[in-house]
Amino acid sequence: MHAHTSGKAHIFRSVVFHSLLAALASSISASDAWKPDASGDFTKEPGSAYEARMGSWEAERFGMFIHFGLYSIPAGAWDEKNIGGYAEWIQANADIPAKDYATLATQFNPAGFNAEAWVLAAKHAGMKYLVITTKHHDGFCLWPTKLNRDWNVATTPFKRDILGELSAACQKHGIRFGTYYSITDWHHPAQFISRDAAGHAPKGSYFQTRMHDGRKAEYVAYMKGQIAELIQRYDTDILWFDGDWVGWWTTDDGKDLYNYIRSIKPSIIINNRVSKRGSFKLDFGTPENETPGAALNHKWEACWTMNNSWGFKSADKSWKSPGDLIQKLIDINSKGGNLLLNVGPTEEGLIPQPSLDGLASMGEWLKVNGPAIYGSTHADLPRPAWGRITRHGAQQLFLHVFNRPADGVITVDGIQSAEAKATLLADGRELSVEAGKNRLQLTLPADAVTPPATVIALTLSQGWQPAPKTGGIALQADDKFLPAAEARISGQGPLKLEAGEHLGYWRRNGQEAGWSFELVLPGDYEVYLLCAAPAGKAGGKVELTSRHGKLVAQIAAQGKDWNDYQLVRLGTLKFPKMARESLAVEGVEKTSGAEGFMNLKGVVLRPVAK
Ligand code: FHN
Repeated sequence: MHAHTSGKAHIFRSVVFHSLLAALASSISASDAWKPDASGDFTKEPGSAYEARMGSWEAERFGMFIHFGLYSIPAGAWDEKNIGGYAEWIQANADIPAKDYATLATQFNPAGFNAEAWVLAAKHAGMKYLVITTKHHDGFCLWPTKLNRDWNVATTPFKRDILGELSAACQKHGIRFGTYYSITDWHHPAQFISRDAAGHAPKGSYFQTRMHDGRKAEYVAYMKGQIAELIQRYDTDILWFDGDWVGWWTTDDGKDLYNYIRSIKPSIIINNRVSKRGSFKLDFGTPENETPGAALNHKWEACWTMNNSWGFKSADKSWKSPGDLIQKLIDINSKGGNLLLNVGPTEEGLIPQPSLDGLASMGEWLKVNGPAIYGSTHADLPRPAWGRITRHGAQQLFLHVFNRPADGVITVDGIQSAEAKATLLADGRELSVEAGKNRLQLTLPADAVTPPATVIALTLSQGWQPAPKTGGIALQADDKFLPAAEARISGQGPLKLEAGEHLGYWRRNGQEAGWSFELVLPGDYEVYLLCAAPAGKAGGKVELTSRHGKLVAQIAAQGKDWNDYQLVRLGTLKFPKMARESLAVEGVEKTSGAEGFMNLKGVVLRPVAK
């Protein structure tokens, strides 16, 4: 019988324990960090060393992304016209001649820049780290680099070392300092933008910069020199690469750069865009303005804008609400990810007020509910219809209720626990818990609801069994899995999500399930349905449609019952580029006499081996 402690104290003790674990992990000095053998290959780091090195970053769960640079001056408009797309892409989207874009460097003077104000905005929002664009695709450097004499902050009216002031403020306020660095560089002379006979840049030529023959080594040396400055001068803890998509940058180039960086600072954290984001997963994956539909089998951080532009865009007023932002943080953490939330300071160096307002609301919510976020991770339970679940360790769950069911009954499937204690984080009120077969239930009083997420700490006397994510079918590391829980159901009929992990009652022709997702790795994909269709009970003609083609299949007897899942191959689709994609599966014509088409756990997109 465990000693009875008050609800809050019990939770506090558990969260403190895990926070201490994370702090211990972060106390691993560079000298303790794992070092490779003579091969110098840091990607061979053993899992235990990797976990120890990544632990504190993972426990921090929430960071600030800052997009600031010359592009903050035009703020998405050029020659008095609003330019479509991201503000930091204005040079490309308006195809601004380099000499005209360079005039921005003579105007750059963010008189309102106050590093401490940025850092405190992050800290008061509950953010534990920040990542700033030290050099975006335009190649302009926010620090007095020695690697170029004419394209950095020292050559502007502002002159001050923005990175130096920001890293010092981070140090002072206990915020982890991180740095973004773009591999593609529209300014460096080794690279060029393809142009037509008239000198115009055809669509995509800024996206796919070209490397002059024989000058790649020169540019890689330039990058390595600048990265050494970011590490040795500013002690950056995170190197957040971008622009990895260019054709002249290879997986091996990325691995070489990864090893170079870790050889300088063994404890540093490097994102997967150091190489090719679709195939390289160290140290963490980086979905962008998209949250994976389920937990991933590698560490990851989703980066999101607060409106629709990374750099400040004066015309973009489409700010996400504080409630959306808080639920996004919870959703991401519940799938084992970190959230890197972006601010785009103005040309004066000020974070826009709507961003400050959203951050302040998140900070207020986290003051009360932080124990359910920091150190949290995926609970490996069916995702409930009422919200999300995070966990600390084996027996501390947090229920984040977005939508209180009409009857107030909160059901947690997949739990077998003789004893459980439920406590509202907001006021410590205890709620009674009933244990059912493989589930727990409690009633949330209407007056206890605190939008946008009411958090209940659920402490179990014993562990629980993981939910059948893919029905025992092992997926491959690079499979793109579109889970049932993320499907949008349409059409008239009883089709619905069951137990948070499969679509059932697929009984009527014409109903469909659709997914929207970020396709990171362009190429050919085998397309499969992960479905159960017992002989004599299920089957029918289904169609999978995407903008890249339609696949038709006749689902026949698959497996012995409604829980016997198989991968059914529909065919192949080609996804030409990294983009947001969508696809839908429609039950076109059910087999005569069948109860339903199938039970569907999800769609699997498997890259065709090259
Ligand atoms: O092209 C950039 C974009 O400007 C922005 O920096 C985002 C944020 O990570 N990354 C690239 C788009 O994937």
